Amino acid sequence: MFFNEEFETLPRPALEALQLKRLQAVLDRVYDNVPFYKKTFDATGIKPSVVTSLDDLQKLPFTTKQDMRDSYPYGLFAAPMEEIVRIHASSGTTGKPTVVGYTQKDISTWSELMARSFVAAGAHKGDIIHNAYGYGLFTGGLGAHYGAERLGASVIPISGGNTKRQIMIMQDFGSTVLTCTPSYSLFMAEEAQVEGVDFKSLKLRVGIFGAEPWSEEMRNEIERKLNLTAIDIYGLSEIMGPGVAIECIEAKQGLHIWEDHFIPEIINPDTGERLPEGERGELVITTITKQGIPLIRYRTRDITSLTYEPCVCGRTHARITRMSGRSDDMLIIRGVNVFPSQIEAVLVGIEGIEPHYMLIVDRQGTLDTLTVQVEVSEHLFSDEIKVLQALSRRIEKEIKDMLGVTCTAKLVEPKTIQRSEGKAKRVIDNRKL
Ligand code: DLL
Repeated sequence: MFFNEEFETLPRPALEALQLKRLQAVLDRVYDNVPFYKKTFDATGIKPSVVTSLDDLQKLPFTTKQDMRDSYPYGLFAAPMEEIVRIHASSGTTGKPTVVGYTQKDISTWSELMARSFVAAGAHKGDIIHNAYGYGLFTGGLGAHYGAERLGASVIPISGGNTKRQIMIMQDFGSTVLTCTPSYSLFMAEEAQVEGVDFKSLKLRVGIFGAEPWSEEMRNEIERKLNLTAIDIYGLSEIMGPGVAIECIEAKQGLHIWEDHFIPEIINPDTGERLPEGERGELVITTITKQGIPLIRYRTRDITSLTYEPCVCGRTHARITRMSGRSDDMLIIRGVNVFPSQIEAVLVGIEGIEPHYMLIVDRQGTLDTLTVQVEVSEHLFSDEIKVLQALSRRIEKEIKDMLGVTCTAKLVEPKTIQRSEGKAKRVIDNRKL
């Protein structure tokens, strides 16, 4: 099933011809309208006209999050304010947020791409979409909302929070599709249990989860606890919001990135060189149709790889693999690189613990220490101390064996680690303090 079959299945040569045409147009537009781009292109001696093939994109300089911060709030906008109909911002963990603006046409494109994403995930007209992404400056809520309406489904704009009420509404309104962060979905499962509501009795069929890294093991856990098919959706406010890429329900093997609007590249984050198909590195995206704030070679800092292998679903658009995290989320513990999602994958595989955890990094003298706080299942917690000690040692050993990092596992009582209604916070790094 497709939302826009013609564009979703465009043969590669036609798709690439369209990309080149749109790329050339956007380069002219930013060069003429955004002083930042005129300056950076001129500094590297490049005129938009040097781009005569998609490969030539590599000649252009990158745009970074810092560039967006430096031009806070509206400096990178390519359209006059009179044409901007919506403003979103991402809550940077440090300093000022990153601000993005959308023209009417941008909102329309975003809605179409989110509608395509819904269909790829197995949703359709007639579905009741329970949208628990946060509404507000965060792009998740409104992005999914407009997409659901474009699709013609019935959207429940419940936003995040008040989890008991969420469960009641899902039950009473007959929600068939759930959209929220993966961590929030697990919190819902937990609350449902407290309320005595069995997800098997609900009508939910598909969950569309994203906005934070999660693992394949977490997917299995969610599918089991919520009794639905869990689909991974990716996006970022700088590029658009949710719906930049999504898994198709037919394959669940990588996320199709909508290439008629975005050109993806994978680079070595240290050297900036483009990496060949299949290699993991930092995802760089060029937006080729955006009007409000087009970005050229934007460094997402997300780590993934890219494949152009044809997909069983019939979509011709490239796929990115599940994100292993952001290059800036990567923890370096005594020289070993680890992503929180890798630790999560180990934890979720261990019987007797819950998928709620917090990683605490400290420095004692010159030595980094990692403490993995994880909740024990209700039935185990009352057990003897010996059992708990054995479990801690098992966690420490599995993390050491799988990831090569030494840690201390600290088991905590059920429901003591803070739950999230949006993006989960998984790491406390005291080394930076
Ligand atoms: O999180 C947009 C979004 C909303 C995506 C709802 C999916 C669903 P930002 O707040 O700007 O935008 O955060 C973007 O979140 O660079 C990634 O690091 C991370 N991220 C988003 N989706 C995924 C995913 C929204 N599926 C940042 N897997 C991105 C891993 C993800 N990380």
